[in-house]
Amino acid sequence: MKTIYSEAHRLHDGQAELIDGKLLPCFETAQRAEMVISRVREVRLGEVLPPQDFGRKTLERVHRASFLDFLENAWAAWSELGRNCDALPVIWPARTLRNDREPETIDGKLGYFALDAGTPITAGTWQAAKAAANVALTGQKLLASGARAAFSLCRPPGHHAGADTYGGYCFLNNAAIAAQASRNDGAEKVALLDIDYHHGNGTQTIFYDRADVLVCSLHGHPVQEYPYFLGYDDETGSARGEGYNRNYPLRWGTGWARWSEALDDACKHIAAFGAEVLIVSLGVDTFKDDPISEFKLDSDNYLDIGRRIAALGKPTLFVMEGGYALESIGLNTVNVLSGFENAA
Ligand code: OKP
Ligand code: ZN
Repeated sequence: MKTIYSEAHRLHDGQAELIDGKLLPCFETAQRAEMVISRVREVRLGEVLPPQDFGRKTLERVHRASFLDFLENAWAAWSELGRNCDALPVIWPARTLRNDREPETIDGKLGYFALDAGTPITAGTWQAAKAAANVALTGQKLLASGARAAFSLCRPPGHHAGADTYGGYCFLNNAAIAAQASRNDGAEKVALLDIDYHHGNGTQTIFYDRADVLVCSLHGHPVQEYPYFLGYDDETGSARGEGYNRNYPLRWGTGWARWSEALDDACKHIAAFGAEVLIVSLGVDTFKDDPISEFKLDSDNYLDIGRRIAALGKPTLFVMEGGYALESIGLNTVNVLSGFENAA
C-alpha cells in the first residue's frame, strides 16, 4: 500500500505540555513520524508520496471558518506580545461562563478554542496541521480512484479536534476531513473506526447528528482517562444520527482478549452498516509500553488488528493518530498495515 507523508510535520515542534502539574517535554514529537516513516521504508510497504494541496474550502466542510482563522493567526498574535515560548491557554469557558462570544485578544481566544493545556501552538503549527490534513485528503483521493488501501502518515494527529476546538495534540481533524471528502466524492456511507487509546471526541461530535458517517471508537474509559468528558457507551448519536455512534469504553489494564472482542463487535456494526469506505483512526498508544496509556496490547496483536480490519473487505484509509512509545511506534503501526495487506 502507498504511504502519504510530508516533512512539513516538523514545523510543529512543541516545547512543553502541562502534565501532572508540570510543564514537561511534549510526548507528541516529530521523532514519532520519523520512526514510522523509517519502518515503512524498512519493510518496503510501498511507494511514499507527498500530499497534494486541497485548499481551505475542503477544511471548511468540517471546521468553522473562525476557528481556521484563529489557527492561522494565533502564533502571530502571541509572538507580537513579545512571547517567544509556545502558546498555551490558561482559562476556559467552563460551566457558568459564556461560550458564545469569541474574545478579541489571544489569551481569550486560546481558552475559547482549546480543550486543554497540553497542546502548544508554535510558529509552524498551522503549516504542519494543514499539511497533515492534505496528507489525509491525498490518501482519500487514492481510494476514490480505486486503491484498496492507503496509509496517511499524519502528524500532528487529529481525532480530538472538533469543528471549532483543538486539543489532545490535535488541531485539524484529519480523519474527519477525509471522511467528509469521501462523502463529497460520492460515497453514500462512510465508516470511521477509531482504535487510538483515547476517545476521538472531535470525530464523534463532528458526525454526531448524521446517519451517513458511522463512528465507532474503542478507548480508555472516560471515568479514568483523557478526554474524561466524552466517550461513554450511552452516546449513541442524536437526531438522524441516532444509532450511528458507538463507543467501547474500556478500563485501565485492558489486554488483547477484551480489546479484540470490542474490535470484533465494532467490525460487525461496520459490516451491517454497509459502508462503502472505511477510515481507520490508527493510534498505537494501546501498546503495553506506551508512556501515557494503560492498555496492554503487544506488537504481534497489531498484525491481528490489520487482519481483522482487512476481513471487512472495504476500501480502507489508515490515518495516523497517537502512539508515544518511540522505540515501538514504527513496528506497531506498520504491523497493522502489513497484517492488513497479508490478509487482503
Ligand atoms: C492524543 B491522542 C495523560 C494526559 C493526557 C493528552 C493526551 C492526548 C492524546 N495523563 N494528555 O489521542 O493520542
Ligand atoms: Zn491517543
